[in-house]
Amino acid sequence: MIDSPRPDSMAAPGRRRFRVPRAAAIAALSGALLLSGLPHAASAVQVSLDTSALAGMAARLEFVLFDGDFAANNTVTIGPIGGDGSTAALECSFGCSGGPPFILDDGPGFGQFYQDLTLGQHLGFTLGFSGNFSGSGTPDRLVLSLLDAATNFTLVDTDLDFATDALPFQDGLLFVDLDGSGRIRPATSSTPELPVSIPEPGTLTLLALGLALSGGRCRRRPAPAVSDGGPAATASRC
Ligand SMILES: [Ca+2]
Ligand SMILES: [Ca+2]
Repeated sequence: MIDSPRPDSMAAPGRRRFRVPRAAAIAALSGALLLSGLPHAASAVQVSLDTSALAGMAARLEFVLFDGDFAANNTVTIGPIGGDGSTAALECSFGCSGGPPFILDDGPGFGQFYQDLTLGQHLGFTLGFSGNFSGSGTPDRLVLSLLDAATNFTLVDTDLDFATDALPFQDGLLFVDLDGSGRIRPATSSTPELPVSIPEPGTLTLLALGLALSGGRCRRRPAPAVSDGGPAATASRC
């Protein structure tokens, strides 16, 4: 089994209402501005994928960052891939370093990372990226695909088909053009159905506010007596 990254749990409603500390309020406002402002120097979101339609399949989750503007000016950061499946081999060499998180670099022309796994019902990871564009060529592009681990052919037919673009691809699960907009574009339909969930910008703003509010509460709570050492437990210690 692989570790399942859990979104930071929101604090349960308290019995008392606390005033939001000024620092938390400033952080909330800053987060809201960062999430709504343009352009984003970097952004990071949680991406979730419902893989129940292909549960049990040996798959390859492939991330490729293509350089479109002929400048080494962008990176993509991929957090640990979690879910209820099981992982196998991974590849992080060409235009890729670290692990995890894995960092793709457009310097060599493209950067590639893939993780082989046996699919379960769901998987998820965090995705962060810069958004620089030199002004020449086309914006760099990140593409995520789900492939057959043995043949490297796609396992899913999606509506993300851009075969004639300057940076072509077909049947992506999602893609991001690093033009500063910070916009992640997931497939809206696929066969078989593999719904991709990404928080909307409005949701991200609310999440930033919620985290700031829960941060104010956490400081008034004792640390949990038991910790599994995972990301959620770390966040809950506040
Ligand atoms: Ca570039
Ligand atoms: Ca297609």
